[in-house]
This record gives sequence, structure tokens and C-alpha cells, in this order.
Amino acid sequence: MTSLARRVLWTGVLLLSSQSGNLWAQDNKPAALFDRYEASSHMLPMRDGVKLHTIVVTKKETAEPLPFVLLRTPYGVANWSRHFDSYMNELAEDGYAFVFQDIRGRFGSEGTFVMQRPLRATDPKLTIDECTDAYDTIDWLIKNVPHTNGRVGMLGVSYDGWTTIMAAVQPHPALRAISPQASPADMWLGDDFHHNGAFRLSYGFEYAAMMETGKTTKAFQFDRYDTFDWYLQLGSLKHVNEKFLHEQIPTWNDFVAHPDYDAFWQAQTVVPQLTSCTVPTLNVAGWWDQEDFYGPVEIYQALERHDTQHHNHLVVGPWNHGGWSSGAGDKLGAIPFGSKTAAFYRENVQAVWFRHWLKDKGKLDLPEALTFEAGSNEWRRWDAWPPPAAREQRLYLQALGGLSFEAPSANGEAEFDEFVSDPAHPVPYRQRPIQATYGPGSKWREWLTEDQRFVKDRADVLTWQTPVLEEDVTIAGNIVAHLFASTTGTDADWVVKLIDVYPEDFATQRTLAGHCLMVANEVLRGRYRTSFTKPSPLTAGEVAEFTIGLHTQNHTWKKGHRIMVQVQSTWFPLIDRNPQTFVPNIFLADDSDFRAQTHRVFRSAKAASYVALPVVTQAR
Ligand code: PG9
Repeated sequence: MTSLARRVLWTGVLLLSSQSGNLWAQDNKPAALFDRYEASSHMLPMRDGVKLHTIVVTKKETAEPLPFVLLRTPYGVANWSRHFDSYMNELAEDGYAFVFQDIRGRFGSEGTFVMQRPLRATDPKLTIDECTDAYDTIDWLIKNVPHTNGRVGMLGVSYDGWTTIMAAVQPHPALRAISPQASPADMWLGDDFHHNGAFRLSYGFEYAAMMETGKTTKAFQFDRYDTFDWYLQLGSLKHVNEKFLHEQIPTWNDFVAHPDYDAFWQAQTVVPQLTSCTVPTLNVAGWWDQEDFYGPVEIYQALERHDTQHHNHLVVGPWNHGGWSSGAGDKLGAIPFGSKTAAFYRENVQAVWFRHWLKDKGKLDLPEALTFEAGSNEWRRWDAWPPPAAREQRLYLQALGGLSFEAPSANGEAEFDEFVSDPAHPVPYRQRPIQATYGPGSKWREWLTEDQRFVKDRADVLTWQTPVLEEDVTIAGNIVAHLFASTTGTDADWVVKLIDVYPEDFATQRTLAGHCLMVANEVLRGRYRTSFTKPSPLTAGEVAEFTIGLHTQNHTWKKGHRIMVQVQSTWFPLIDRNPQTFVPNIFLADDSDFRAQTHRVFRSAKAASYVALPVVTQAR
């Protein structure tokens, strides 16, 4: 089709479209930026005939043929114009044709919503997936929207980041650059719904109910403000369907039917599908992402194995989930970072990225990995991630709550610390009241930066810390905890937290004196110690090694701070309670299966528990 014919056709499409022109979502934005664009609404046909609701926002007067920026979301596109205020502000200033689409079964789109719909490649019966829907959308756009340069970029945070990476599995040739941001990669191993098999109860329950009660988002209505009590009184998870969801929420039913890392979860993970890296990819993550930190780093690493053209990059900043997409990013919770990190990212990374790949303009000066090193509060450029220059140093748990880089030498019978882990009195994961995840007053978005002193004096939280540091300690790369531990029961969860303890005389901000900031954390459900697919009971009283990846970090403990490690076995209601008695399926456990047990963490020469840190020592 000639470009003139396309223009004539597009004018016809705009005239026929039920809503076109001023489709501003909530208010009439006065800003000049909005006046430069016009929006139209369309139902785009996919290959199986299902039509997806799509808003196309084109620039009114432009000599330059523009590329597309596409965002595909389950959260509704009516409110798309808010992106012009922040997330896509620089892009809108630059000039693109923006496209916002409701994915299948959500809001204005036809079809059925499937939570993280598996790729066709995982099942010969499947004919469509998020990849084909992205492909068909791009195909329609480049054939129907006039005055574009035929290139498409995609970006999005979280679910929208996941639809972005899905589009790149078998990409349309016009897809020329993507930025999957905080995209989940594996919902059982490390993202929203489980971590190492431990079920993320509050998020899994509330998100499934919010997404699958109807086509729009609808929050579950708790009968109280502090959901800690609600979840505790619920008892075993078997009561969820009996009392509340009545088998009506497919994702909850899937949780119950697939407690282990079986074919269901393996079909959902994107990682094995990333067997080439044909589209330039800017992976973005936040160090304090309360939802999906595992995903973006895994996706970066999976693509990196095939990145022969060196166009796969990683950016990690001091952000919560999507924290780079709005605001200045100069602090998170109580923690200041000394500069406007989110604004820096949007202007100097994201806008430059798409300008380079979609418009052939500007200079892309992006290292392999760009990370913000909290503590020293500097951006760091790396040739590889994790950086090979980092050296493993083991931080050993010691007697009397000590922590040091020297291995313990004592081998006596009493070289352990112990606590009683009682599922009837679990440790709260954040300070109570624990509001509904996305409910009014919720501290969910910042909880990972909360001061961990609030649990330090609980008898069921063990704490070890170094003396005051005499020089800075910087880490860059992967952190792994090795716990030698036992339980009097036959199953147990192990939560490890690595913490930066601010000095008591913290000069720049008095309110941070003694603040215990989590730098890394993770949970492992003991039954999966040797296999994620086949859980097995622990042997009561036997010391076993539990290896727990604490993900990746770039952080400096400043001179005058301390390094702290905490271990606990409940983290509620973030993680469901382990009955501590082995049962085949915890989702179907009886209330009587939940028992208090004594847990020991060993710190002897022959069972030396430690956290392996990737320490960077060279001058930079
Ligand atoms: N963390 C959300 C999510 C993504 C994908 C699946 C389920 C949940 C989100 O923020 O979109």
C-alpha cells in the first residue's frame, strides 16, 4: 500500500472509529504536550478472529515519519494518558506513535484472559499466545497507520514487561527494540507467586482475586484493616476455596493443583524460550522490587547467552516495583540516594535507547550493565554482569551473635543458635497493621526498605552482626547463603536477610541512626532442598545444608556501618505458613498439621553457616 493510500485509509478509520480525537482518559489535560497528539480507539483482529481493544495515539503535525511505541497490558488502557506525565514523557516530547492495548479477556478486549498464558511452543494444541497477539498487532499497525517509519518499540513494567519479552520470542520483523521492565520470568522459582516453592500468600491470593473476579480489576474486600489477623484466622489454605473463592478463581485453583515445580509452572516460565536475542533489549530492575526482581535478572541472563550482537543490556537502580517509571527516585521509604535516579533513567537511558534504535538519532553510550550502587550512591558501569572481578568472600555466623570473614574453629556440640518456630505466632514480614497489598494506606511498595529492628528482639528471629566496619565493603554480583540447620519437625522454611546497619551517629539524617536496611533476602521451603519437582521430608534432628540464592546486588556498606544477617522461619502473610510437618500438599493441609518446632542454625567448624558475598576490592 502506498503511503498516500494508507493516509486516506487511516482518515477513514478515524472517522469510522467510535471514539477518536480527544480520548484523554480522566481529565482534559491542559499541557501543550497533549495538544500535539490525537487518540483513536480500535478493535484489532487477531489471527483467530478475537478482537483486541487498542488505543492509537498519533502526532498531529509532524514532518518526520514516526516509529511506534507499543504497550500491552491487562490493567486497562483508558488511563493511558498518565504515561505522558511521567513514564513516557520524554518519549512523547521526542515524538512517537503510541499504542496501548488491552490483552485478551481484559477490559475492552474480546477473548479469555489466562494468567501468564503459556507460549504455543509448550503445547501443540495452542494456536495463539501473547507473542502471536503482539505479532498480529504490529502487523496491523504498520499496514494501517500512516506516516510512520515502520519500526516498533515495546516496553512495560511487570505484566506489561512480560508481554514485552513475550513479543520478542518470535518477533515481528518490525519490532526493533524492547525494554522489558520488572518482568516476571518464573512464578514458582522467584517472582510474584512463589519463591523457591514457598507460596507468596498475600500477593498470590489478592492478585488472583483482583484479576479473575471479572474483566476489570476488583480488589478482594477484607473485613479488617490489618490483614495479618485475617490470614492467621483463615487457618489452612484449604479454607480459601471453602469460605471465599468457591473454586471460581482459576489461578487460585492452579496454585492448589500445582504445589510443586511441575509441567504447569515449567510451561509458564519464559526462560527456556529465550533461545536467541534478535531484538535489542534493555532489561530494567529495581534492587528493592517487592514483586519481580528475580525475573528481569533471569531474562537478562538468558538472553545474554545468545547475545552475539551485544545488544542486550541490564539496568538496575534503587527502586521498588516500577519505581523508575514515575517520580524523581531520590529516595525509597526512608532511604535517600543523593540524586534523582528515576528521572535520570527516563531521560538518559530509556529515551536515548528508543531514540537510537527506532529513530537512528543520538548516541547510545550504554555499558553492558549499569547499576546504582546504594551506600556510595553512585551509578556504576560494568562490562559483564555479574562482574568477574568480584571475589567470593564468606561471611560466617559466629557465637554470641557475631559475624566475620573468618571461619569458626570450635567444633563443640553447642555451636548453634536455636529458636522455636510456631506457625500459630508467625513473624510479620512488615510492621503491623499490614494493610491489603494495594489497599488504602498500604506500605507494600516500600516494605523492603523497612527498618528490620522491628523484629530483632523476637525470640524466633536470629541475628548476627559484624563489628563496626573500619573500611567500606562493596559487593557486586550474586549472593548465596549456606545454612547448616536442623528442625525437630519434617519440613521447615528458612528465610535469610542480609542487612546494612546504619551507624548510631548517622550524621546526615538522624532518623536513620541504627536503621537496619535489607540489602538482599530470600526464602527456601525445606521440602524442596534437593528437588523442586519432588519434595521430600526433612529428617527430624538431622543437620542439613540449605543453599539459598539471595539474588544479585551492588551495594556498599560504608565505613562505620555493620553487616547483619537475620534468619527466621516465618514471614507472614507474605509467605504462607509451613506446617513444619511434611504433608503432600500444603494447600490442602489440615489445621492440625501445623506444629511448633525447634530450629537450630549451626556455626561450628564442620557445619559453618555463611553468606558468600561477591566483594569488589579493586580501585574504581
Ligand atoms: N507483579 C504484577 C504481576 C505480573 C505478572 C503476573 C502477575 C502479577 C504486576 O505488577 O503486573
